Amino acid sequence: MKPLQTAPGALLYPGYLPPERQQAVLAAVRAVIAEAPLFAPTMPRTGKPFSVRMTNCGALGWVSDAGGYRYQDRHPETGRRWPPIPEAIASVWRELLLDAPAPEACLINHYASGAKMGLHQDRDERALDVAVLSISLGDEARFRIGQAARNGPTRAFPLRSGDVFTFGGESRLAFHGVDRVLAGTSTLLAEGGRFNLTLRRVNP
Ligand code: MD3
Ligand code: FE
Repeated sequence: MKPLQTAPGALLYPGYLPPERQQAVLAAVRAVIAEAPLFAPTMPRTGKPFSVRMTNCGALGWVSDAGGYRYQDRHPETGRRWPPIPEAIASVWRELLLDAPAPEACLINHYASGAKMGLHQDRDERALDVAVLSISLGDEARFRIGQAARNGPTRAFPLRSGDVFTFGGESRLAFHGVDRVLAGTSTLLAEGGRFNLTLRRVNP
């Protein structure tokens, strides 16, 4: 499939996952959550909860609390290691990022109605030369991406169920966020809402 280049290094594969594959990825996400429940991260300085709930699979998971943002090998509430990245998810990385080392982390974000994510940069990884891969499931999101400088111009795109986006090169340090999720735009999740999976390499 030929992707759309939405910004330098940011490649969008609209509808990359057909419905059967979305179901398989969703089943894998539900199995991860059964082992590693969604948790509510908090902002390091203010202690304010994120509106998104999260969990992870893979050797490392991203967490945020009073101690800061970091990757760690254990769930912050259960104290157990994260489950491995299911094959239904890891296969997408291998198909699209042919020269990249294996992903170490898969962050699963859950957006219930009203959840959003402010503009931020992803720079807690040491492997900033490796792309980040995002998989969207469920309701459509209005995704916003800008530049590596916070005050640069931004553009918004829809991210729909089954869309896959890779952010490499110049886009790897671009500010980005989710303005809102459009309720009722997908039937994939019976309960409504949206999952976003981001696969990353953390260590060079
Ligand atoms: C651009 N997630 O988990 S996915 C995140 O929809 C995050 O849950 C959003 O931003 C979500 O950090 C956006 C698209 C995305 C993910 C990672 C990126 C865009 C990115 C990393 C670098 C540049
Ligand atoms: Fe991000």
